[in-house]
This record gives sequence, C-alpha cells and structure tokens, in this order.
Amino acid sequence: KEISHEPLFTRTTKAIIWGMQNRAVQGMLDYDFVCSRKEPSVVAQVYPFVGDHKQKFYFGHKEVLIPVYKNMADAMKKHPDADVLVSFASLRSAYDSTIETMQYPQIRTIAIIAEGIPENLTRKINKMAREKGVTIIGPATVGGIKPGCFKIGNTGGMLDNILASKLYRPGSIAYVSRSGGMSNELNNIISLNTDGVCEGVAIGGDRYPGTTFMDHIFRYQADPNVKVIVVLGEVGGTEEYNIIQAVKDKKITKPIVAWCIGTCASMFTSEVQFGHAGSSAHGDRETATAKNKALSEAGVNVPKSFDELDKMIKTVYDNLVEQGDIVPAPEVPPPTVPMDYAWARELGLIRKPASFMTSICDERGQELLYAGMPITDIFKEDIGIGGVLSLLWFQRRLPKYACKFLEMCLMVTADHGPAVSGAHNTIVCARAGKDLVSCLTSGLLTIGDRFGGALDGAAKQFTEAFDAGMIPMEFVNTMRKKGQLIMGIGHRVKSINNPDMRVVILKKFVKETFPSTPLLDYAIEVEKITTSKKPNLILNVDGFIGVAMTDMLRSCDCFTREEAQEYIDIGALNGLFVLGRSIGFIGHFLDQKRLKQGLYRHPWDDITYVMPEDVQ
Ligand code: Q5B
Repeated sequence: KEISHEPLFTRTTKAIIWGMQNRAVQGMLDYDFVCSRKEPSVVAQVYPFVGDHKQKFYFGHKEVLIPVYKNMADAMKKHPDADVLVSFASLRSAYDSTIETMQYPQIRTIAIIAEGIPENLTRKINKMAREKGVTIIGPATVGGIKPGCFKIGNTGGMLDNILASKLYRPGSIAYVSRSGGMSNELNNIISLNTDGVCEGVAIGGDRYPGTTFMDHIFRYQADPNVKVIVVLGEVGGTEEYNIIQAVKDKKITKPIVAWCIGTCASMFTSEVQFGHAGSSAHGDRETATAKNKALSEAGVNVPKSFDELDKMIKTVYDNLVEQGDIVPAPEVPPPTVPMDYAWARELGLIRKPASFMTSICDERGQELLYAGMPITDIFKEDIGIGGVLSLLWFQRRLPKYACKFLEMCLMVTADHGPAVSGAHNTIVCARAGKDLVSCLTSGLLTIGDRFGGALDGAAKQFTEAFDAGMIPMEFVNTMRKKGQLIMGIGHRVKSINNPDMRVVILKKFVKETFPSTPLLDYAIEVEKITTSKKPNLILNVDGFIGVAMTDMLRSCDCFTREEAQEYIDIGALNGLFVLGRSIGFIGHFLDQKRLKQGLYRHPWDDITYVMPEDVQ
C-alpha cells in the first residue's frame, strides 16, 4: 500500500514520546519555542516501568508539566490529538511497543530510533504499517525535521546548531537521507547554499527501513513549498533505481540533486560493510558508483563527488531563484531560547557565587578526596580511622601518635554501660519500637555539659586559667566563688579509690608519646585539690581528653595557637565523645532488638508524685 503523501508534520503536530528521554524532550520543546510554535509539540511520555506522574520542562521561559503514563492506552485516551509517536524504546522493546502503538488509529507517524532490531521483526512492523497506512521513520535513525513545525527527538543537534542551520523557519529544499548523522551535514550544506531546509527525513541505515526514499520523495513532490529535492543515498540496496524510474515516468518532476556515498568501496579488494546494517553492496548494481552513474544518466543532478554536492545544490537553487520559481522569504530573527544554566556555565558565559563552600571532601573527580588525599592513597598508606579523622576534621595529616590518640579516644568512649543517660535513652527508644536513627539520635541528644559533652568546656576553662597564670588552687577557688562547676571534673561512679581505667590507659599513652603536656599536668594538679575535698572529683574521661587534646593541638607543630584555639571554640573535641559513643548507642539499639525487648514503662514505685497543694 502506498504511504500517504499528506504532510507528516505541521505547526500544531502533537507527539507522544515512548521512553524517559528528558533531554530529547527538552530539545524538542526548545525547538518548538524557537519555531514560534504556540504550544509544545510533546504532549505526553509513555514509560511502562514507572507509575503515572508528571515531568517538568521549559517552554521558553515558562515551566510546563508533561504527563508520563505507565500505559500507552491512557496516553492515547488523554491525548486524542497526538498523531506522532517518537519511540526511544530499546532494540528489545521497540517491536512490541510499535505493534502496540499501531493499535491506535490516531497515530499516523512512528519514528523508531533503536538500532539493531532483528530484520524479521522490522519487516513485520513494516508490513503492518503499510496495511494500516502508518508512516514509519526508522529504525536506526535520528528521525527527521520540518523547520518551523516539528522535529523528532534529537534531530538537528543542539540549539546552536539549529540556529546556525536556520532550521527554525522553512526554506525550499527537502531532503531524504539514510544516515541521521549525515542529515545534519545536509542541514548545514543546504542552509549555507540556499534559503534553507523545508523538510528532511533520515530513513535509517537498516536493510529494511520502514519507509523508503520514494515514500518521502512523493510527499515532497506533492508539497508546493518544496522546490528542490536532495537525496543522499549510500552503497547497498536498489532504492535509488526507483527514483530513476519515477523521474522517467514523470511522477517526479521537481529538480533532484542526488549523491550516493560509499564510492570509496571500489578501493578495497574485498566487499566492504560500512557503518549501517544496510550499507553493503550485494552485486554491482548496489555500489554507490553504479547508482550515481545511473542517476546522472536519468537526468538527476549528480555532482562529481560529495565535496561538490554543495555547489550542485547551489547551482540548482540559484537557477530557480533566477527563474522566479523561488522567492526567498525575508529573514525574521527567531525568539531567544533561554540557555540552560549548566550549558551556559560550561561555555563560560555566566558565573554565580556558589551558595555553599566546602573544604574537606571532594567527590566530583575520578577519585574521592579527603582533604585532598585520594581514597586509594588513604588505604595504600593505611592511615586508619585516626588518619581519616585527622583529614576530615582537621584538614591535615596529623603525626602518627596523634592519629593513634584519636583512635584510642574513640575506643575508650565507645560505651560505658546501659545506665548512662545516652544509652538509657537509646534503649527506651528502641523498646518503643523506633528505628536505628531515631534511637541513636535520642541517645546523642543527652550529650551535654553533665554527660559526655564536657570536653570543650574543660579545654576552655583549664586553658584560660593556665594561660592567665593562675595556680591550680586559685583556679579551683575562683570557680567555687563564681559558683561554677569545673568541666571535666567529677564522676558519678569513678573516684580516686575506684580509678577510671580508661583515663589510666590514655594517660600512659599521652605521657609516653606527646612532645609536651603542660595543660594535662596542670589539670592533674587541679584534680589533686578537688579529690582532696571529695574522692569522686577526679579528672574524668571528658576532662582528660579535653586537656590532652589541647596539649596535642598546641604541641604537634601542625597548628598555630589561633587554629588550636579555634578548634576548641567551635566544639571539635566533644565530637570525639559523640563519635565514639555512637558506636555504643548503636550496639545498645541492636542489643534491644535482638533481645526482643518490649515497650518500657517506668514503675510507679520509682516515681515520687508531688502534686501542688493549693490548687482547687
Ligand atoms: N562538684 C559529673 O556529679 C557530675 C564538681 C563539683 C566542682 C565540679 C559532676 C559534673 C562537670 C561536668 C562533667 C562529664 C555530674 C562527666 C561523663 C561520661 C561518662 C559518664 C558515666 C561515660 C557528677 C557533689 C559535690 C557538690 C558539687 C561538687 C561536683 N562536680 N565541684 N567542679 N565539676 N561535673 N561531666 O556525682 O559542696 O556537696 O554541694 O557536673 O565533667 O559524663 O560513666 O556515668 O563514659 O558515660 O552528681 O563517664 O561532677 O556530684 O553534683 O552531687 O556534686 O561535688 O558542687 O558539692 P555528682 P554532685 P557540695 S563524665
């Protein structure tokens, strides 16, 4: 059955896109806008792998929502005016989706982009399409374009290319080619040598394209706006002989300029298969040289080589202008399509101050960098968790002893039993059925001055007193006078008689490895005074880490005094307890879940109820 010669596309063509090809859809909408279309050409997308939803696109400056349907039936029902389907289905699903599309009589044109569809399936598609009068463009194509009206998917390339080739308004030259890539070259050649493209279709490089050169040439013959027909054939197949026959039969009367690419095949001693599945000559008649010769003999304008195709097109065009058959329309500048931010940035056209700054980690390159150190080197050099912490918290490699100390701090603070505030909260929360993150946060939220969060406070108080030259007794007395507790002093269960082994372990390491420990020595003197008053007023684990960290920051030669102070001021030291104790809280959460502990309710006999007496 002959394919209709009616126009395939107009300024109001509406298309449904099969597949989530958002870039292609945006490209089509930008094209619509630059063509001054009133409405976008894409009305819906079909994608069976996600539920119905809407996708946001730009139409010029405006944002528009385009629905995505899981079922094709819904898309067809909701958009009965869509008569084109652009299929980005893969080579595996293209057959089924095309057959399904052809069940809907509203669809007159289907563009199939997929390459590699088995030829027997393509032939079934083609047969059904002929029976139903559906025009198939493809498979294995970029599609086609009708300047001023509609473009299929990625045809014509990016917007700068479309503008350069003046594809936003119609000219007088229509072309048909096999190759999608070469169709872009034709857009360029035609725009440079004539008043531009009127319509262009790439039928695709398969052996059995859905429509033939003649299907499109007949439409161009019927279209009064088309004045010259350009055909870019290639080696393989005998389609070009049908053009010769149509010219001889006077079915095609408009001037044709044609060239078959692949003439270099004769330079090879064996048969050559070019990039397209169909571009291989099966016999002499199918060679590009034979087809060019036959076309030329039939009166078709055939240049001597591809390099002269532009001149040939120009000659034919100029003649028609001279004869008055073509009157070039005045140029009207197209509307400006706003450039995508990302693209404009890539071109270096715009700049914008970043909303965020970061200086510890960069994941953008090939390798993740922690403070500039590639993750492979981190493992190669085996810097451990202490080394990672030194990079991410302090942005530098700290000496080995310092990294080891950081790791020891995490180890000793990892847990201190279920009775402490944070673990208790975590447990109660887990028993209320909450998830890991909730339980962990519930525990972490108890960390503060009284429980586990006295490291920075201790560092600050001891440093200020020490730097001010106060002797330990003076410091203790001043604090008492001010009515303030000394941060890092005192413990609920540990005392001078029941020493905290965590502190003992850390103290041994610090004394053996740190270059100097003036603040720790000062704190030990303070502890002697406080424990003489009460045996539980020891330098506790928070206090010890607070002062030892200050000694490390000040004496490791990696920080200035100001930098060391800044880390204390911004709360870096408490981070060690928070991080370490997170290990324990997660342990308690898992433990409760594992033990299948039910909802906790505190016993009444453990609560003293004190009601206000004078309330009526
Ligand atoms: N008095 C820790 O108090 C605790 C004094 C003090 C001067 C002090 C208390 C305190 C400062 C904050 C601090 C970290 C609340 C603690 C940690 C992690 C943990 C926890 C675990 C783990 C304990 C009795 C008498 C009173 C007070 C005086 C007490 N502290 N004087 N400076 N710092 N410390 N927090 O036992 O004359 O009788 O009225 O706030 O460093 O959280 O395991 O449990 O790993 O999980 O309740 O180790 O010391 O003592 O308040 O009854 O005071 O001593 O003025 O004097 P207690 P209180 P007075 S480590």
